[in-house]
This record gives sequence, structure tokens and C-alpha cells, in this order.
Amino acid sequence: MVDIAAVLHHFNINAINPAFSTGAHWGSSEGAFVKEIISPVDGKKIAAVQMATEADYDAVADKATEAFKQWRTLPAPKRGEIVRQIGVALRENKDELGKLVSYEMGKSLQEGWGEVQEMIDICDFAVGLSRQLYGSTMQSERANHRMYDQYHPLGVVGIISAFNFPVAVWSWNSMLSWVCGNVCVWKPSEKTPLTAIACQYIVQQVFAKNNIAEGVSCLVIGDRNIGERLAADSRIALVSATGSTRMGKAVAVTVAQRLGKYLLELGGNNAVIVSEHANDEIALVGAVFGAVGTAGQRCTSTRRLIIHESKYEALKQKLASAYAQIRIGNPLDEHNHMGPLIDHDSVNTYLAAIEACKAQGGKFIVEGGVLEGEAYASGCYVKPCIAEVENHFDIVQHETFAPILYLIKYKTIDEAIALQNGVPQGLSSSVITNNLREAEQFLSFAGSDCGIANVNIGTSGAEIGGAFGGEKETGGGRESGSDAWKSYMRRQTNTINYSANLPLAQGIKFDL
Ligand code: UN1
Repeated sequence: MVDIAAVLHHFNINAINPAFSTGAHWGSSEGAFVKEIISPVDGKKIAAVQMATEADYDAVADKATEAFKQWRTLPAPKRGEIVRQIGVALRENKDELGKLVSYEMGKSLQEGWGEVQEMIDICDFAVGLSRQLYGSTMQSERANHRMYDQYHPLGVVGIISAFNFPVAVWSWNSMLSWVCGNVCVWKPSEKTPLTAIACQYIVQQVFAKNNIAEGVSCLVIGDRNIGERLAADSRIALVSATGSTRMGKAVAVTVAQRLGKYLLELGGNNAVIVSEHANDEIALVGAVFGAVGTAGQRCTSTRRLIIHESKYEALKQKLASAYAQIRIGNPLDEHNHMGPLIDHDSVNTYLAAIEACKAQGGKFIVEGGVLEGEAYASGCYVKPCIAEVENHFDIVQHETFAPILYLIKYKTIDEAIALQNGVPQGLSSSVITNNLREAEQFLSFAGSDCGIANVNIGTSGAEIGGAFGGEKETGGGRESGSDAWKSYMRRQTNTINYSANLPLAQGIKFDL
């Protein structure tokens, strides 16, 4: 199987790794706390990282602030050329980086490589974007005046990323930031700092080859204190944070206190509506991949299946037999569909959710539980499970980051849409139907209230070309494709008078 020592060596990851990097320069404070990183795959120690102190963070943020003044002078297409080279470097490192993602985070190797592919795709997208940061021209009401708007870089972008997509979500933020003329300070999840070190290593080589100043790409490995420091720091023009709703609310309050900008991508509680007009095969495969993929640890994972009563029993049976075929085990073994949860805390949350579901009246048709035995020695492997529930159960209203799928029965499409919308979160949603009227109703203003609404596709696996994010407790931010880049720039309206006098707007007379 995969030679992890070779992968670590490939990215220059040592037994103990420094707490921060501003590019070619890596460092840590004397006596820094050392954190061991344990793989959920086999429970073994992969390596250790030193944790940044607040002083480390401050030095990094200063460096980034300084670097911004230079980086923004490089024309956007030239910045795009650097990002193009990062895309080439990622292609060259795809195999190793995908393996490291899989080993450090626990997702299947296919999904680890898929995550690196998302990084490559966003690089390509950002390269094109670097020649297209378009503003508009407007018609002035005054003679011999020209009016237009343009987009300027913001400054330092702070990126707080989660363990579940340890590298792709950073790349959405950083590649767009860089072509937009911003510099980045990245605080990765403390559960997955090694993949972050690998990314910084790749980027830093490209930057060094192009003589890019220290501070354009910064990495700070730290705990939530560092995240809080970053959110409170007025040097950080935009805080882009991915994670739990609880974390997002704390970030929003802190950033709002200084009237800074934030972009939040928080929890989902995503549902697939399986209509009476559904293609059964699409419904089954879409639901199973959505619920079980990444062991239910995607923001976009399918949590709820809202099934028309006419299809309910048959689909329930098919789901139960599909679940019996799911191969759970070492994610680096390409034959397995599903790897472990990230850590023991996550396993405990999963177990508590199953108990809560039962206590609230849920009936499990596929039972959960923790897997035991040599192959599951890390203690993080769990069984994906399915429960019949009511949408209003407290546990169903919450996102549990684990492979627990809830089944809910409906009679009319209006009722199904109301159930789908009847949760505090609003990230991803889908309807499986061949009925045009149902599909269009679902996509209309009176349909899904989510940021992502799909037809005949599951809830997860969005392409980078669309704007990614959601409404309500999901935080309202949009990352990745479409015009999400506008969140990373400041808009300026410019009016130029090329006449010899000064006509005032609104026809106001002011003669001296
Ligand atoms: C996330 O879980 O935070 O749409 C990101 C998807 C992936 C990204 C998920 N492209 O499932």
C-alpha cells in the first residue's frame, strides 16, 4: 500500500515541524507547544507540529501587510501567471498530496485525489479570471462626465479552514485572493496541519522561482486563540472562515465589532427530495454517495432523504441492501468506499446523535456502531446508519458531521419543499424528478431556500465553477466560481469630469 514515509519526505515534512511560514522562511518560538498529529486511518503518529504563539501570529501578519504593498503592484494577469504555475505544480504533486490528504484526514484515496483536482481546477479558473476582473461603466447624468466602477484588492485575507476539505477550500480562497491582488494568512484546522505544510511547500517553491516577496502566502498553525486573534485583527481585511455554525457566529461577532469583512461557509443540513417521478437509480446512488462519501463529513453531505410515499418502502429496502455492500476500511486501499471519522471526539458525537435520535423517537433501519478489530485499530471507523425520523426532531434539525441518514416521508411536493426548507441551515439541496413542473417549482423563489439547489444530482460534489455557499445558518458567503471573486475585492465608483465647468448632480445650483 501507500508508503507514507516517502510522501512525508516528498513534502519535506519532518518529525517536528515549525509553527509558521511566510514563504521560504519557516519558524517557531522557543519552547512552542508541540502537538502530535495522529492519523485516523491507523491511529499512528504521523508527525508533530509546533503551535504558533500570538507573537508568531503578529509577526506573520506584519510580514503579510508589508508584502501586500508589493504584490498589488504586479498586474493581475502576471499574478495569474504565478497561479498558473501553482496549478502545474499541483498537477505534479497530485498523487502525493492526495495520499497525504487521505492519510491525515481519513477520506478515501479517490476523494483525496478529487480534492487536489478541485485545487487544480480553481487554479485554472483563477488564471482566466486574472484577465477578467471586470467593473461596469455607467451613463453619467452630467455632460462630459464619465462614470465607471473598478475593483481593487482588499489587503490581507485571513483564511480559517476546516479539517474535512483541508486543502481545497484554502485553494479556493487563496487562488482567488492572489489574482485579486491580496495576500493570505492561512490558519488550517489544527487537526490537519500537515497537508497545509505540504501546500505551503509547493507554493513556496513556485514563489521562490518567481522572486515573490515573503508574506504573500503565509501559514500559521495554531489553536482557536490564533483564530480569535486573526478575527479581531484590523490588519486582516477579510476573514474567510469555514467550519461549524458556532465558530462562524463567534467570528462574525468579532469581525463585525471592527466593521471588517467576513465570508462564512458553515454547516449544512442538506436534503434530497426523491419524487414519485424520480429515476430510482439516480436517487439511490446519489443518496448513498451523498450520505456515506467522506464518511458524512462534507458540508454538503446528504443528511435527510425526503421520499414520496409511493417510493418510500422500495427505496428503504434498496438503501438497506446498498449499505450492506459498503466497504469500510483503510481509505488508502482503493477498494474501500468509506474511511474513518476524523477523531474520537467525532466518534463520540456520532454515538451521542444516534442515542438522541432513538430517544426522540427515531427508528433505525440500518444500525450504527463503532467497528472493532485490527483493521479498525484507530477506533475511528463507524458504520453508516439510517433512521426513520420526523423533520422536527431536535437531532434532525442539527448537523451531525457523521454518516447518519434520516428518512422522512412526504405526500405532496409543496410539503416536501417545506420539509427541505424547515431547518436552520441552507447550504445544499436537490430534487430527483423527471417532472418539469416539480423541478422548476423547486428551483423557483418559492422552492429551495439553499445556496445550492440541484436537479437529478445529489447534494454533494459541487463543481468549482459555481459560487459555493449557503443561506441562513450556513453563513451567507460565496466562495469559488461565478463572481465570488467580488468578495475578495473592494469596489470603487469613479466619476471624471472632462468639461471646463462644474455641473452638480441632481441639477443643484451653487453659484459663487
Ligand atoms: C465542504 O465540505 O466544505 O461540493 C466543501 C462538495 C465539494 C466541496 C465541499 N466540492 O461536496
